[in-house]
Amino acid sequence: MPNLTQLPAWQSLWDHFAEAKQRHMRELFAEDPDRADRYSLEVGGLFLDYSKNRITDATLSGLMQLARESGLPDRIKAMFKGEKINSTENRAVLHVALRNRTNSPIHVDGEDVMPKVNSVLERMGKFAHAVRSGEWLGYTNQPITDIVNIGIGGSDLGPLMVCSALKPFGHPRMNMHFVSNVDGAQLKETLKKVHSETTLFVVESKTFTTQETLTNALTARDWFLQRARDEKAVAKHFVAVSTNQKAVADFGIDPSNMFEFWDWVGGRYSLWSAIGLPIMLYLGEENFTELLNGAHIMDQHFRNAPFEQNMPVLLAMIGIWYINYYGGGSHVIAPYDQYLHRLPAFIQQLDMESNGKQVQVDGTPVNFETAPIIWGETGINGQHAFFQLLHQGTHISPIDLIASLEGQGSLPGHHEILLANVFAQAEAFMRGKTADEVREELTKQGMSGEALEALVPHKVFGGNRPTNTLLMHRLDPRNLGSLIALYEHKIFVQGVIWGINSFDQWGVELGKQLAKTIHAELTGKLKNAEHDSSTRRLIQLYRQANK
Ligand code: G6Q
Repeated sequence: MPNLTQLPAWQSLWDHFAEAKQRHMRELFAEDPDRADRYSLEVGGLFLDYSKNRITDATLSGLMQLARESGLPDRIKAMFKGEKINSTENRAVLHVALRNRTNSPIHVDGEDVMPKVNSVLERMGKFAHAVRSGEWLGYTNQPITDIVNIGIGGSDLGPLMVCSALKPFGHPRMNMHFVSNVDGAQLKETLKKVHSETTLFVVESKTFTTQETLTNALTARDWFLQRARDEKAVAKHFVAVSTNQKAVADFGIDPSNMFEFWDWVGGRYSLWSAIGLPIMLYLGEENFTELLNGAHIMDQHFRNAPFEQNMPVLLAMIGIWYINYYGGGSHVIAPYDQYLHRLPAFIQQLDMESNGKQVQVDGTPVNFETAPIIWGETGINGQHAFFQLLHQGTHISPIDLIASLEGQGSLPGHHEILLANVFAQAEAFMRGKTADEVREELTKQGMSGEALEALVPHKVFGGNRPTNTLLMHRLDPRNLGSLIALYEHKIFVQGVIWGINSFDQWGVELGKQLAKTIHAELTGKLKNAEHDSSTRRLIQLYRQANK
């Protein structure tokens, strides 16, 4: 495996950086009237303007060289071919197979996975049709009106984000609810809103061993049985999505009500699999297929486009430029679209769980930064809150501004205001405001002398702050599919550059183990396990409060 810091391109980029970091984007725009045309591209229904980055042609060619020297072309091939690139779990990484719309064979352990993928999709389609059409009836012969998804992490965030994003495409009879927190408050409040006769619970867990999900599912089942008073009714109201058939059966859900997926689908990459069942129930089979089609467009583009015109590669390598050269340890996701309000949380998991790693694939510690801290909020709300730091704080934090051009269904006059803000923010981050411009502005307002000069430094904006503007023609299933796949591949590329395994998550597994002993202590099943004094004291406090 190549050692990143020893690669020739890594070194030459450092030489280039010494000069490049002095440049202001204002100058770069002034020097090149075609900059916006040259530094933008369109894939399917997505348009990316990456011109407002601190890059030049030399930066880009250095970064692309780094991608090649890091072995990216081979790694892309390996993923699409189904090689076991998740080495610590000895698994292939094949979310791309789930949306492989050409059906070309993809082999894992000598078996083409496409027939299984298609057969689960078909079962999901039939089931979704039955529920949506009202053919599937609850135990009192009423159609389903409410879907409660029970899952956490990868078995929650993807379906939740997509169902929120595509609400205008949702079935008018169907209300979607997502329960992930083991804090009983979430399930309790959800159950207040639904009726046992018309609710379908979808229990989603890849492993079917996750404590939060199983606890919520058991409580939901008890609640249901208290009302239905018939074990047989459970089959009409509980379905499971998992890779673990035995655990599903042990839990009491009939395996004929289980939708399968496979260990080569990572949790945070699983919305395209049966984990997408709530999405299909809400949006219908056709729209779910469109979501897959959109992702497939991005997959094909990622696999085939030259790096210089490859959207995921460009976003990833520009990200590397800031993370590893500028030392910008955070990255903001700012959707200017209320329907995309869960996108920052979704990308946060996707990126931070994939690339929040400190050793390379061969186990050697990295000697450079890896995943940035991903955070964000709807852009327009962010503007009235944390954007202050982004404009005038001391951190460099690149921002992805995401919006759709068509304001379908927006109230008259609203979409223009929204988009005006996107474009204005991108411009302001790039240009900033010089002291002379501030002086001129204040003079026009009638200020002068000492009072004016005292205010100038506070009103100066350095600018030169990077943004990517990502525009969808419209927010629809196809374009959303492309957008999600874009981020998946961007994250994959960065993982390859850093030489890490983007597809395991030992930090998450740790969380799953840690609470077990303490839970036994809190419930009185175990006494005096060994702990530090702080943990012992916290356990005592709980015991006193809950005698
Ligand atoms: C995702 C992570 C994690 C996982 C949850 C739920 O990539 O591994 O977020 O999805 O911990 O796990 P289960 O689906 O097994 O319940």
